[in-house]
Amino acid sequence: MNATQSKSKPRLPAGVYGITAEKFSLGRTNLEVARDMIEGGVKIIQYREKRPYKSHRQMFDECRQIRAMTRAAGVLFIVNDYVDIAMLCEADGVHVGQDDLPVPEVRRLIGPHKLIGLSTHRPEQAQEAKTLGADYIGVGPIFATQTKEDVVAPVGLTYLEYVVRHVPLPLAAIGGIKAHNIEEVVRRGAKTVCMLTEIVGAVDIAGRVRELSGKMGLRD
Ligand code: 3NM
Repeated sequence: MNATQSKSKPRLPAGVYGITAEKFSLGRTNLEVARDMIEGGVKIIQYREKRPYKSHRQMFDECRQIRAMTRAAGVLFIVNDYVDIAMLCEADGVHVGQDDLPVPEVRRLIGPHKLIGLSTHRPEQAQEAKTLGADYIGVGPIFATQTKEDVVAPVGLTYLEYVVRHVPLPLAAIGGIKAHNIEEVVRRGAKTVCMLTEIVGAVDIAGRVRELSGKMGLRD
């Protein structure tokens, strides 16, 4: 039985955490991107799309298919924002931001056996995440990124170091992380690293995931 089939709550795996976004994917669909990420050895896929790029129905259909692919591969599957879609497609969890539904309300909907990830950008938010019942936190943006529309200024490696030392929750570092700076992030203590454009914007997605895993010291 692998993590995605287990009844108990999965743990956040160490390794490359890939995020989808079709508009940065060089004309490839989210399904093609997910397939290539899996081939490259990604540990977690987060489905992230925003209206009006996709309808709710399109997002649901894609998530159902990515859920089937990730389940077969033993890859964790997380849905960004849309709790209903996460529940209906039996994702492993939901990721929310500071302005999305509150973590305790998301928990009431998805129950105790699913993961909730919460984006955090400063120490008070990281500490609060524990109280709220988040299972892991996003820590970022570590470096400057244009990928997120309402992104806050980079919080840098100092915030990452703070969380590693002082917050007893698994974390995923995010924001502007690339092949050329991932080792710096890993050196500061990140075991799970989220990347969007560096992966979906690569010509050879599977090759890029292998390269990033190798730089994390986790290549199979
Ligand atoms: N969340 P890229 S930064 C989706 O800081 C997202 O919470 C962030 O994209 C946060 O890897 C970010 O292309 C964008 O920089 C990540």
